[in-house]
Amino acid sequence: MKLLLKFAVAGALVAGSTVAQAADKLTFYCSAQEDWCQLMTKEFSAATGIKVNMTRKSSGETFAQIKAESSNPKGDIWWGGTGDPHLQAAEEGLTMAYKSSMRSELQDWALRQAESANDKTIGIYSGALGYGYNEDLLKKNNLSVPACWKDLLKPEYKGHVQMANPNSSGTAYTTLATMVQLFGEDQGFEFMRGLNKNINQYTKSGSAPIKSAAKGENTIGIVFMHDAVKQAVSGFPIKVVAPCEGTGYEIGSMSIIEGARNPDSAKKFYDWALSAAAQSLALQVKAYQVPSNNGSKTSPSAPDLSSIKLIDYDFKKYGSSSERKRLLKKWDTEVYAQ
Ligand code: S7P
Repeated sequence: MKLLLKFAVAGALVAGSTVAQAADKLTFYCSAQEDWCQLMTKEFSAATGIKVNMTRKSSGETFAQIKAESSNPKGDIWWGGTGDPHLQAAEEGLTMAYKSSMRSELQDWALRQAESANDKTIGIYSGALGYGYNEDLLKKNNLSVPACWKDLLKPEYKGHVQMANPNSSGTAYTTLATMVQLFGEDQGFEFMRGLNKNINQYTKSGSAPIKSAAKGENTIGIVFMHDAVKQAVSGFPIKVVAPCEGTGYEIGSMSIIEGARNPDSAKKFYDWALSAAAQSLALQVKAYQVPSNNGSKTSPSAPDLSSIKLIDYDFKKYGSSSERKRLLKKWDTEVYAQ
């Protein structure tokens, strides 16, 4: 009897310590820039004492990982990255619904993102697509200054343009979906095929093309405008272009992974990441997206979305599983394979 009791007490202690440990950990999948991911990890740990294990991957890559792990989920929270793959994850049941008490502090577009996914994702920032170029390289190569999307098709830019692969990168998928919405599907793919002739490399990460332009290894990078601004304010000879025809934009998002091993930690991160204080951290790493919390600090260097000609991006359609799969397959066969 005494022995049984001893085992029962030991069992309760083990069970208790397992619960305590689980509540103190978080496996964090991050799809923003590495420096921002590191900062969020450090500050959340400092604020809560929760031990965070962070992995940074591009948006499309993280989506693929969460899908591959769905029978045995390893991640708890997915923060950052373009909204389209977050919406696809919601539709495919890979993320779980959560209504944060922080919602009253958020911009309407952040809440609309949540509504369209039955609360399985939420908007954390927004930013417009565009491109940036290295002014010195442009001059050195006697190239004209581009101002529109269609300028990028000029033969003079052959080998001078870089973008990411839309399968791995949310930025590049936003580019593809933007061209389809801006020019219509046939003309949009015609544009992508024309652009393909001038592309020197399809990178894995969306911001890589402007980082290589900043280093003088590439001339023009198709990226989110805030990623180009970051290089410009860091002292590199980068000029930022809001294309004349108009452009698409992202609603960077956050989702809790279905079957998360540490759901309480994930909810704590979620609430914290929606706070003005957490979102204001972005400025420390020159992340100039528009934050979703109305009280967050912003920078005068940030692109002013109200002055940019934005298309009415159809997030529901282009974030749907069938449309994203269809467009990526079509890009693989009709553009990349060429
Ligand atoms: O943090 C900058 C940013 O451009 O990175 C995210 C991006 O999707 C991650 O890179 P990939 O294009 O490689 O997926 C954007 O959400 C964000 O604005």
